[in-house]
Amino acid sequence: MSASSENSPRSLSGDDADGSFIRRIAEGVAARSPRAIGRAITIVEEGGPQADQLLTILDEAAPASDALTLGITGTGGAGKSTLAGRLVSCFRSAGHRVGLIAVDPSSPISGGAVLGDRIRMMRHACDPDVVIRSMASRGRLGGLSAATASAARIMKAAGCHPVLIETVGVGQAEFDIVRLADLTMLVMAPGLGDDIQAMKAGLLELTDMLVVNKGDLAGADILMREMEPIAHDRGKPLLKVSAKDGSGVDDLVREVFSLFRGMAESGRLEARRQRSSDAEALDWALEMAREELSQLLENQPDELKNCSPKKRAEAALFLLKTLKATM
Ligand SMILES: Nc1nc2c(ncn2[C@@H]2O[C@H](COP(=O)(O)OP(=O)(O)O)[C@@H](O)[C@H]2O)c(=O)[nH]1
Ligand SMILES: [Mg+2]
Repeated sequence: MSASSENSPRSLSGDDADGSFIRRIAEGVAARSPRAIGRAITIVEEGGPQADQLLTILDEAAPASDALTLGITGTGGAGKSTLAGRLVSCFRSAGHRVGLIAVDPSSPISGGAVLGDRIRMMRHACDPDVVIRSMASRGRLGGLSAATASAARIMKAAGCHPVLIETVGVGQAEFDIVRLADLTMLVMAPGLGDDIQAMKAGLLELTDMLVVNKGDLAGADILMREMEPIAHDRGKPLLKVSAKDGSGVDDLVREVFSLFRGMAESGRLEARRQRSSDAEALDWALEMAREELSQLLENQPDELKNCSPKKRAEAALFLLKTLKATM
């Protein structure tokens, strides 16, 4: 693949009538070229027909992937990034090629948190078998979760197993991203006090394993004791680790793979992936409908514009259905 064509902005602005540029990017992804992987993720972030084309080629080349996507969620400061770094090292020692997506719904692409995380991951930066990408929210079609799902798909096509997705905060974006992972851990730490809030917000129910980080701190055992009955009642594994000194992380990795195997063997993995695909499709459908409906609402005749918002919505929806039926 020629570097000049990969980098050419012109190729991305519709100057790819025969689709050869996108095909070369897809080949580069399969050949694990870091440059092609980076370019591919940018294309899916930007959305549009080239993104669709790329994802279609990748799906055709390597349909269902057995690779694990592992979500890492929890309050800011719990040590998710530090733990992700440790996990990457563990997976690498075991011979895995690893992808890591750091999602920050709140900050722009060059924002502090993401930048900090990137610096923390620097020790993996020279390893060709670690693929790292930060994602920030920008107004994009399909939303952050769709872009993240597509980035994970690209990393899998580039031979990453597992793909780690680290998220920040407990907002809606968090739930969407947790939903697209095969397996998610909720990371907690003593002294933050926000963990209860994360649990109340429902992350406890949505995640598959509970991790008390900062096991090297005195408060960790107290937090473990608080969490034990909660984990027991829900049948979820509870582990204590220290991302700082690495203790417990090997056990955590073993638990992750054991849970993943169990899910695959019992059929729960397939069911979950189907649910996640349904939810992603719904996101897309809503996004597309929103665009069409907002145009219809804008162009409503004046006499309708004076009606109640609900009536206007019904009229727009009716018009949309009628238009589709006659197409
Ligand atoms: N004592 C201790 N500090 C930790 C541990 N893991 C992370 N930290 C520190 O906690 C702070 C937040 O870590 P970070 O990984 O950025 O958390 P994130 O916001 O959840 O990604 C940093 O200062 C880390 O050095 C740990 O296991 N023990
Ligand atoms: Mg972080």
